[in-house]
Amino acid sequence: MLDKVVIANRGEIALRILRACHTLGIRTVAAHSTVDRNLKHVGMADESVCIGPPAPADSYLNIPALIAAAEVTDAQAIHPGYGFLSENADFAERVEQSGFIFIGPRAETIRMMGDKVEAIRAMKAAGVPCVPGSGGPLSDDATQNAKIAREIGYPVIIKASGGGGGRGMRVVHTEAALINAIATTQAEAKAAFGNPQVYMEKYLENPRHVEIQVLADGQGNAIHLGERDCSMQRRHQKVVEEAPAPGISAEQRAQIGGVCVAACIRIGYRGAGTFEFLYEDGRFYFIEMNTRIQVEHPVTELITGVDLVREQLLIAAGGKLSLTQDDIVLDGHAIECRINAEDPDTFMPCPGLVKRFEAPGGPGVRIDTHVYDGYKIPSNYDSMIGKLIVHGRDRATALARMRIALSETVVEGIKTNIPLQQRIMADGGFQAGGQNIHYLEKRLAERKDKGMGLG
Ligand code: MV4
Repeated sequence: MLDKVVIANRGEIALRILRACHTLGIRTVAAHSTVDRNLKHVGMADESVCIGPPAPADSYLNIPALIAAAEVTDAQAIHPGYGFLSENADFAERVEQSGFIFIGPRAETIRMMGDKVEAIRAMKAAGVPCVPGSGGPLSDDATQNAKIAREIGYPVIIKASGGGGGRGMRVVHTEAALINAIATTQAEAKAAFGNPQVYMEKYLENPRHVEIQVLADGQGNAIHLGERDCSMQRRHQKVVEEAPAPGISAEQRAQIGGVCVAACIRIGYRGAGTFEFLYEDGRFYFIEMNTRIQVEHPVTELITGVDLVREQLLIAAGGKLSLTQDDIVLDGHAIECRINAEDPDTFMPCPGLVKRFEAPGGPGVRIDTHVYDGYKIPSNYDSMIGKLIVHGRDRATALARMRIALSETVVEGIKTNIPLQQRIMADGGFQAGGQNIHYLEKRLAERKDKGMGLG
């Protein structure tokens, strides 16, 4: 077993990782920026190391400082959490070259999944259903590109190979607009990611975002833990997530889950991972793979009873997967509401002093947050300050528990999006379930125009 882990992250996920480590008897080192010395997990960690000033580039993205933190504390491994360096292949490589364990996949796997053209190529070869598309990078041959688009059928979408998560993409409706769209996306991709390579897919107009959670040990064993529906999003930021996805049958789940497991074994995947799919008209289309623990992992934990961060640590320690597919039995329904320090109407970030914080409770209620009375939310990082996650025997029970839990939650001193989450939970469309990725933004636009929708 690992004996000491550096937590290379902050906020709620740093606390989540610390708890999983302590549960396994692993000692913890909190690597934190100057402004983060009062974070909850820093006070709870066995040791802490200041890695630099508040700016992420100088601290949580500072590779030498993080490796030095592992060296000076004689730690064995580094957990990157999500965001920051969690999907940085160079970081994973330098951690391993320095003699430490990177808690995640091999660097080459991270690199492959970071290159979306390569990721899709690998997944297609492994039998994962993908969106009809160019099947590789676009050349500079305009005639050839027009031919590809005509074969796929408009509308198409041009995506940057180095992008992902909604960055660097452009929808094209006509052949007249194609050449320009490709050139513009290439130029933007070169500026943003240092890689001008783009590819083309059929643009799916009204899909849902459904993702499959996997665990693999890199020793030939892999399982899936069902799916999450993350369609409730605004500007590529997820707002509400749930598991299982409404309307997905056990047969569909076993089928697509089995495909993901086979792909993991084929590519020698190690650690926790997520296959992102668009889901439309009863079919799954792979778009990207995430090689990190995700923000929304708790909804999967609540319906499976599996501690995903614990499993990450056990896999990183070199253990064989202790769970088999038969151990994964889905129980009930879970919903997560992200709690952000932001204005619920304008979405402007709202950092500052939390004068009072009261957590909700009761059966099936979990809150993952680092916030406490008197905690000052710094302005240097993103606005998510916690997640409220509920579980119930069915979706209606989970929803009822969420509505009560939101009403019990008290955050004084700053604005939060709790009022928005309450409007979403009260919305008929959300209550019906199975809405597509455009639903929330449409409802928010109605509200703005007419004083209706989620009002
Ligand atoms: C798409 C798509 C429609 N068709 N690809 C956005 C984030 C990135 N992960 C992929 N994204 C999309 N890719 C095809 N072929 C629509 C989106 C998309 C989206 C996807 C998931 C969740 C929210 C979204 C919001 C807008 C667009």
